[in-house]
Amino acid sequence: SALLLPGALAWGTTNLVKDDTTAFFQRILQNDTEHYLAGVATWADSIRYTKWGRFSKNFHFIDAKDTPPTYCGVDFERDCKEDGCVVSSIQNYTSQLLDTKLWPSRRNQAAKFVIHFVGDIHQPLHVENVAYGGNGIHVKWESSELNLHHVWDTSIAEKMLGGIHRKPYVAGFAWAANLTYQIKSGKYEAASKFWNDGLSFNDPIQTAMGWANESNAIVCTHVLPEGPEAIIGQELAGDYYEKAAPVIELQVAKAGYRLAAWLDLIADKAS
Ligand code: DCM
Ligand code: DCM
Ligand code: ZN
Repeated sequence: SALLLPGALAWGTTNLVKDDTTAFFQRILQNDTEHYLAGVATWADSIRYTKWGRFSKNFHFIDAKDTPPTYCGVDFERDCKEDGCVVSSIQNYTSQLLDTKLWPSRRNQAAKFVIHFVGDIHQPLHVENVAYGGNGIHVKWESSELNLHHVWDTSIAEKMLGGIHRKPYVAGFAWAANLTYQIKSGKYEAASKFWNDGLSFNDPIQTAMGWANESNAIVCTHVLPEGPEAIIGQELAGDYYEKAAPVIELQVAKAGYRLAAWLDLIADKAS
């Protein structure tokens, strides 16, 4: 389900933010429950195909015009579309959240976009131009036909968590609890100290480009290690899955950790 990754990320973030940050976003989002982030994590996807929301359809990704697997790289000037991309959108909606002159409903919307886009930018195929972010590449998954983007958005994470038997909301919550433990005192404790190196709240474009380049590098190493032609029609639920799963787990952990830091900075600055 498309709820799994954004949901897990939002629950992880809920576990990691400061108490003042929780209070700030509960007020902006008009929700004083513990679901204040998880409840809005997929809102941006739910409006992108509506007439009202179509202005935001390109905000979910940046089409890096690189040539995996030999060259990966994102260039803001080259790759961000004129009407915006995930990098410029993180900047734009962060600044809207800090603008107290805006209507509460606009800041509410800005919060929902920031929460969603920090997740999207950590999905390697949201930072790749080839075949519309892999949507045009047909592959096999447990013998069914799927596209490569869907495999990275949904199928790999579902398989990691034991198939589609568990409700995505419940599975995402449990996964986030585990990732939070791994970050605070488990296998990610040491590494996570460096995950916000290079974060600069005064330069959201540079910060988001750092996240984008890290994500895009995975296209060369794990998404298309033999290039786009070689993967067409391949079964990905076997060896390919075994290599991809830890990479996705790490991206979700990083995204939750970074979103928590970003929301803390927004709440600090706004109060
Ligand atoms: N909203 C808010 N603060 C307000 C008014 C509204 O946070 N004072 C939120 C509630 C909705 C969103 O903004 O989730 C859109 O509100 P509206 O329907 O008023 O545009
Ligand atoms: N997408 C992407 N890069 C593109 C086009 C789309 O990352 N160049 C993403 C946005 C959605 C998914 O792929 O998450 C499906 O997009 P669509 O329904 O617009 O084909
Ligand atoms: Zn999205």
